Amino acid sequence: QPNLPEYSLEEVSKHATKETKIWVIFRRGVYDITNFVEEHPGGDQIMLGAGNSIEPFWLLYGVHNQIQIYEILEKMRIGNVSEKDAGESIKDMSDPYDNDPKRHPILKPASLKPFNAEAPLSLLAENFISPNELFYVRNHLPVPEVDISTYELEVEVEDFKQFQKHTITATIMCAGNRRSEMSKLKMVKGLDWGCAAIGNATFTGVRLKDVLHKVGINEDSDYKHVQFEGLDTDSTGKSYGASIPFWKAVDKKSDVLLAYEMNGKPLPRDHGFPIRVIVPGVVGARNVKWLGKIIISQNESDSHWQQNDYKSFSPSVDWDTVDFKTSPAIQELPVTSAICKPEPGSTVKVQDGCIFVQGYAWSGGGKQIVRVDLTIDGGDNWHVANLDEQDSSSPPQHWSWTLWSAKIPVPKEKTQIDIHVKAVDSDYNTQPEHFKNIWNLRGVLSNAYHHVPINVKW
Ligand code: MTE
Ligand code: MO
Repeated sequence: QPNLPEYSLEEVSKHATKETKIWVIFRRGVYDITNFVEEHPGGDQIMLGAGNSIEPFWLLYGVHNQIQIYEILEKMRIGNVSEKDAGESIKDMSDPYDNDPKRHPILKPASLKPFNAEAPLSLLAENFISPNELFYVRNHLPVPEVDISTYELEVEVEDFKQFQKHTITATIMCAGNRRSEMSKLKMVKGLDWGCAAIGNATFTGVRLKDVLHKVGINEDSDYKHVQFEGLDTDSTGKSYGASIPFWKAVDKKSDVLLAYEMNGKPLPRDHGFPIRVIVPGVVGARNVKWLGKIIISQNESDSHWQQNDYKSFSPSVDWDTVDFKTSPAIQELPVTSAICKPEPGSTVKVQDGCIFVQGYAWSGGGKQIVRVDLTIDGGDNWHVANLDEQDSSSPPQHWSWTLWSAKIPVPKEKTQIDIHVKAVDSDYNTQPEHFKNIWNLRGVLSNAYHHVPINVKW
C-alpha cells in the first residue's frame, strides 16, 4: 500500500487507548481498530495487541488465519510500518504450537491452532467407550509441556496417590456441540462443531472431596466455589481457568475427580496430562486440563471462560445488547441426542421394510436417558429406540451417554425421508423442537431435535 503514510513503531505505540485511538501492526501494515474493539468476538483480548504487533496473538489464536479476517483487517488500514522499523516489530515469532502432540489423522479439525477436532460422526456410536485417539479435543491454547518429574499440583497434601483410587465412566461434552445446526439458522460466533464434540471415557483418579477433606475442608465449610487453573497460558501468562459450585466438589455423592488415567492409560497430552479435573455431568469447559492449581473460594473464577463465555442468552440478544453479567455460567448440561448413522444425504437400503438408525443420547447433572423417540413423518408417528448400552449407575450419578438403535418401518413407495430424534431424561426433560427458539449468539446448548435427511432404496 504505497500511498499510505509511514509510521515508526514508537509512533504506533502511542496509540493504545480509546482516547488516542487504538492502532495495531500486522506484517507491514498499520491499522486503526478503535471502532472494531467492541465487536471483537474474542472480547478484550484484542487489547493485548494495542499499540503493537498483533502477530504473536494471531499465532496463538490460529482462528485468525483466514482470508475473511485478513479482509476485515485490511479495511482498517491507515498506513505502513516505516522502512527502518520493518522486521523489528516481528520479534520472537516462534510458533507456540510447535510442541503440540501428534494427532490421529481421522480427527476432523474445526481449527488447528489451537487444536480442536471431532471424530467422524459415523464412528462415534460404534463404541460405548470412546477411544482416547478419537475423543474430541477442545483446546483454547497451546498444549503445555509438563515435565512429570517436576510437576507439582498446588494443593498441600503429602502424597496424592495415598487417596483411594476411584474410577468413573463419564461423558464430556463441549457447550458448543451441535453448534453448526444452530448457525445454519443465523450466524453464531464459535467453532463450527458437528455432533461429535462429545465422548464417553473411563477416568481414574482421586476424588476431589477426599483431597479437600485431608486439608480440613468438607460439606460444612463455608465456601461457595472451587476454582481450577490450567498450566496452559495465553501470551500474558494468564491461565485457562474455570470454577464449579463448592457443593459439587464436597457433596456426599460427589464424583468430581482429579483424574490421571483415561481408559486405563495415562491421560494423553491433549486431554490434560498429567492431571485434569473431571466434573461429570457438567459442561466440558469446567473439566480443566493440565491442572496447575485449585482455589477454594467465595468467588467464581474470574477467567474469560467463566465470566464472558460459556453462557447463554435470549434469542433476541445480539452483540450490541449482550451483557455477560446477566447470565449464569453454564454448569450442568441439558438433554441432547444425535443420529450417528445413517449419514445425512446418504442412500440407505430398506431391509425387511425397515431402515436401521443408530446414535447417542445424554443428559447432564447425572440424569439417565429413559427414552429415545424417532419419527420419519414429521411427528405423526413415533418409534421408541432400543437403549443398547448405558452404565449401571442410577441418577443422580448416571454420568455416561446412552447408545441407542432403532429399526424404523418405511412406508412403501417412499424414496426420501427425514429422520428426527429426541431424547427424554430421568427427570422427563426433553429436547426443544426448533433451534429458532433457543438460538443464542454464542451457539451454545444447541440441543433441538437432530434430523438426518436420507434417500431410501427398495
Ligand atoms: N482445560 C484447559 N486447561 N484448557 C482448555 O482449553 N478446554 C475446555 C476443557 N478444559 C480447556 C480445558 C473445554 S471448552 C472443553 S469442551 C474440554 O476441556 C474438552 O476436553 P477434551 O479436549 O479432553 O475433549
Ligand atoms: Mo468446550
